[in-house]
Amino acid sequence: MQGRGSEIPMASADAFYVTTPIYYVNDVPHIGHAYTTLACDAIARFARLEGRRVHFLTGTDEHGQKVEKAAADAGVAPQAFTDRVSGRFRELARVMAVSNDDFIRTTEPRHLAGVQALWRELVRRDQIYLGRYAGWYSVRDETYFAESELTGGMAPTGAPVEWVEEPSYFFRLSAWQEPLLRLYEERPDFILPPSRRNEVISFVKGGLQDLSVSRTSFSWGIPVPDDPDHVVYVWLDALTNYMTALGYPNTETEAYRTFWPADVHVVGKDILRFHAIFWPAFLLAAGLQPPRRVFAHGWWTNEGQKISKSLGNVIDPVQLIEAYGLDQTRYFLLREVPFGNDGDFSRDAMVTRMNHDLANDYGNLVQRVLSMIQRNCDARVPAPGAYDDADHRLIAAAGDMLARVRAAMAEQALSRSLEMVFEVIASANRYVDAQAPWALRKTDPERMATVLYVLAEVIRRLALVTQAFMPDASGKILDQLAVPDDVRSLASFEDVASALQPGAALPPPSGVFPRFAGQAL
Ligand code: ME8
Repeated sequence: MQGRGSEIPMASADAFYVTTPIYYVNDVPHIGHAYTTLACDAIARFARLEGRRVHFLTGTDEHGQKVEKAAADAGVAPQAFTDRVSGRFRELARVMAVSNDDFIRTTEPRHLAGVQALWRELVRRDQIYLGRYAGWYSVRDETYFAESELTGGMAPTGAPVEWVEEPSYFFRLSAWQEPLLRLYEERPDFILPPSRRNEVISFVKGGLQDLSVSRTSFSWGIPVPDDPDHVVYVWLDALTNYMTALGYPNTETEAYRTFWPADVHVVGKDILRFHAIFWPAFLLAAGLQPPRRVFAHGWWTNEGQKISKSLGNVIDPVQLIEAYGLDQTRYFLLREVPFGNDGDFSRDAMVTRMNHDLANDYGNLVQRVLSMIQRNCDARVPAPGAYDDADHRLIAAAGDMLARVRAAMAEQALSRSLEMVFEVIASANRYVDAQAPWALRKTDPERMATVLYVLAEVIRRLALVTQAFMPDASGKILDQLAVPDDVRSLASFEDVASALQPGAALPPPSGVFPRFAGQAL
């Protein structure tokens, strides 16, 4: 395959490297940023539960004209401004209990050195030449646009554009059209979902122009080596974060050797082209391996409207978490739309998911089963008798769930994975109703013990899987089943020795998924 088996050893097989985009610090974080980060968090947690060695990176993109302008508007020096806003992103990651292993800022020395090294390597390989840029630029998008791409004098994104004419270094992007098309061809899952892949392929087939990769009309950026009148174009600077965080330009660091190439860069569809075209082209041009996958997710609107500061409808993720709870917010965002599609945030949909799926379905299942065990089985895991068909069917459905979720997670199908989990929850609730263990208490206590054991064991498996999506609530469920910390990975899912042990004492149950009773935001 393209780029494999070349100069650099492949990342080790059990290693898994997932990244979020690094967010611009021109403004404070909103639900869109929270969404991407939470999705990556679920992906990273799932890989850890699988026993993989995970590196999960997020961070902030702090250079460029847009950030320089935001700092000037705030009357603060750029570095002080980016320190402040970057702090807000770190704080959000903390509030969301995000399990990132590193947080990179493009103003850090480790990053600057890596970008300059990549630049020198591209120059050494004759991939960069000096010229002059004359054309349109959108500061909001930090993107150059051709005249033909504008509509009514605006960028396709609706952003204003300005005419820029300045000396500029260019990257020979046009030379990489064929190698890129080969890469997409040889690795059909390099870009997911497939609809996005097709878009990128047709764009590249339409022809690639050399790309301006330096600016001279402002100074907030990384100086071009040996020509400090230029700063490196913010996208070349920003994309390199995925490698500088691993120690690049030192390709012998433990982190780089273990984790490059990245398994998946998760991005919003707005920045797919930068990740699926420019980034692999820069890497191939520098003799480095492109990432294994770029996954582009969809766009959130708020009650049907585009989210924007000027419309005043920006959703603050911290408020959302305060109003509905962290696991509830995570569940809603990851479950509501198939990962890759656009989604609409609405209070009604949020409250419905919270009350229906979580409180009524998952929460009620756990609550009923654990309280029956508490009351009727002396607060100990009951000892099961022989299984009948219904027991086998439910256990088998729970067993199959893991293989199905694994296959879905291999494609970052987060919502589909949750759907599969909730199918088993629905089956378990039907089983409770059909078996009516409360009625068996008097008539057939042994059968009651079997039914409650089967249910408790199914709940254990459900909670093992949902740890990736709702870590706090799932941890509490596992606590209530007295599952020791060292058997909470997915290796314990099918492992007989890790199943619940009859006779084990259980703590008093308490609800983990409250109904929403407050005032919707
Ligand atoms: O583009 N719906 O940073 P950015 C879904 N610095 N996701 C959304 C969203 C929405 N309404 N709004 C934002 C940049 N996002 C560059 C990236 S990477 C080397 C450099 C998410 O602060 C989504 O992930 O504009 C989108 O791609 C990202 O935030 C853009 O963040």
